[in-house]
Amino acid sequence: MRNTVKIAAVLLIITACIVASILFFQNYNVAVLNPQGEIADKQRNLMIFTVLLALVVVVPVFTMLALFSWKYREGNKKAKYRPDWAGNKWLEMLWWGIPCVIIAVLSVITWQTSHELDPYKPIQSNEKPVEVQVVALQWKWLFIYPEYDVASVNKLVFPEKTPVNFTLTSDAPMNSFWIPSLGSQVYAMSGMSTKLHLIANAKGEYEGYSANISGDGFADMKFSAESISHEGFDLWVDHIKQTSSDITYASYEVLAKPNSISAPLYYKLGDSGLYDKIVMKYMTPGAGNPHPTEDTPQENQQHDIPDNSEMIHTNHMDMEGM
Ligand SMILES: [Cu+2]
Repeated sequence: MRNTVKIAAVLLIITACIVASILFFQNYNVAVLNPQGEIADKQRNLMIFTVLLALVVVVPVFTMLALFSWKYREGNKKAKYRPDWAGNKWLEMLWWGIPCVIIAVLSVITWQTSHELDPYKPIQSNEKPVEVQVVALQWKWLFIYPEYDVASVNKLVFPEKTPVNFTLTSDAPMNSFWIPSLGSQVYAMSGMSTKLHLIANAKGEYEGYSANISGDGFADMKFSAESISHEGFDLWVDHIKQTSSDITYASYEVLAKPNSISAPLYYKLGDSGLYDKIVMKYMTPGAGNPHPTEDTPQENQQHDIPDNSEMIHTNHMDMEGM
């Protein structure tokens, strides 16, 4: 009778833990579990699938751990003591077979999703994508809209249900650009361009972060990413054009000085080559390449920025852990 009470207590505690975690995830918006875009959706499903697959092993192992410790405890005189028991063909096949099947399934899934969710892969859509050039600064994010001739700091606005093609660089220590609600994070590094393709399925405002520690102001290096209607986006662009001052390379250099800002800033783009200049700043002849590679020293001298910086980037793929 006393044992029944003990077992009931253990089951009660386990149930309470499960209920508590369900309540936690319901009440607190964990952005990666509450995706707002096609990419984030697929990544959430992938995460849940791999966790469930791992549970196929984890649940039986920990259940057996508890059961065996209970059954073969010192006080249980009914359990058989079998010191000569060495193996069982069927059991061996079972506990080697299942992990093999799991690894096989995981490798197929990994191959497929690595290609399907490649941040460099453009998103299929009938809508024309919006191009955004992202510059990570100390400690703020500059967003340049080359097609619309506007720029903003710490505020990213784009139309809903429309692919957003990001090209990213940094004029600061390495940063990582991340909007958890929309998926994939990608590194921003000085002297090179990386790429990311995201889409929001509906209107909404999402938090964006730097996911890579980059110094004093890192904690405040957040931005707001907002997907709005197409009409709203056009109005937003017009409003900036009518009310903001130009950003040129000279005013950019003032903006780029290390500090944190409390409210977003908006600019008219006064220099259509601003992004390229920021990338090239680290590649001027004689200044040296911050990311030296074996086969690029000559190309660094040329002004063929997009192709060149992408090629340099490919050589860093392993390092960046993408
Ligand atoms: Cu790099």
